[in-house]
Amino acid sequence: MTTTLVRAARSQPVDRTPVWFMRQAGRSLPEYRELRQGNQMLEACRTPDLVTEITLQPVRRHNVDAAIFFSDIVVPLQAAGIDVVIEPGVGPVIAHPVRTQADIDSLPELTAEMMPDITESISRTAAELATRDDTALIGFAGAPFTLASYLIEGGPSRNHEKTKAMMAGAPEMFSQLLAKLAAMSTTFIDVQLSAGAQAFQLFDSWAGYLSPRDYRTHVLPHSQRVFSDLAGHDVPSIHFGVQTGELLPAMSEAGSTVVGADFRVEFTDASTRVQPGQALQGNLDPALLFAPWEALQPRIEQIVRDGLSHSGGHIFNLGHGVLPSTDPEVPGRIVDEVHRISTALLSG
Ligand code: 1CP
Repeated sequence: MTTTLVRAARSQPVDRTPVWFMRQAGRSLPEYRELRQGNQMLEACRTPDLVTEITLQPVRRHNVDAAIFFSDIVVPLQAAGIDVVIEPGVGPVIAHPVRTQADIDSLPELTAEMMPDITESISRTAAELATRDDTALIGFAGAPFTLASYLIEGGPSRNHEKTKAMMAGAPEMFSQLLAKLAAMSTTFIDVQLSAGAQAFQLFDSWAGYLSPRDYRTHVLPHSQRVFSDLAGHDVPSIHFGVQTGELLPAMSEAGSTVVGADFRVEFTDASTRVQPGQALQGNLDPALLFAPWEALQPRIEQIVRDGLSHSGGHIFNLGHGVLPSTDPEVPGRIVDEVHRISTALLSG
């Protein structure tokens, strides 16, 4: 039985709009904070007991239509042997940033054998979810450009200046780096799909820092490669980046089944910027979860209605991740509301 989320991704008929939230696992949940006490983020990501439990926490609490595999975009880098840590309050920090041709040449390759724990975590989570009615498991990886930014900058960056300097000044080197990272992302997702994930999302979180021309020249071919190399799995894919309103036409050409819209673009505009009939995901502003329900409800209803008017399927989501201080009761209320409104509209 295919799940509602998979059918919506494929723009097939559904009886409700499926919904999940980026960053639905994590710091907004007290049960997550409790489990994470005393362990490092990347250690937790490699421990199947913890990964399975953390992945399922938001499913139980919010009744979302999909679990997203609990991991991080730097896990494949670490699995390949790159020295990276996730510093609390900062994010990923790379011990030896990649700046020269020699740095690129010496990057290790990633193989499935380096990640038996990922296979185990996914299989166990998929088995648990199979006991529920209709909940998909979404795998993911970082897109080549976003991973390159962390590697080149050495950590989170406000302006991505070293990354852009390499892109413009040494485009051949930059392309070699992105090709290597595309291979790693593909391997990471391939392992997840082989173990039972039913869809995947490619996060190009920082692509929105690029102009459409630079994106098309230096980034799009590598993201395209990830989607085409995984096409044999025949599962739906989602392609998302932050602040990508201007980039949606280009990103929609990468070959994903679904395009994720950031909250800074009107859903109805996003609808005209993707390929005809291509499904959309999004795009409620995560900060609106702090607004009173009377103010939030009409925003939810508008996005559900816009989604049903779109020429392809719609997966309801936020336009970026759940903020850590979000009231953990609110996402579940949104799930119920999206289901209630969409069921009524679809049956009426
Ligand atoms: O200790 C903690 O709780 C650290 C916070 C945290 C969490 C919960 C980090 C550090 N990563 C994660 C999990 C995570 N990361 C998930 C799975 C959980 C879920 O979505 O429910 C996913 C999909 C990611 C992906 C990820 N990591 C992205 C892409 C999504 C996005 O937000 O755009 C990015 C950019 C990262 C890097 C990263 N990891 C962690 C932080 C704080 C950051 C961002 C740092 C920065 O600003 O550059």
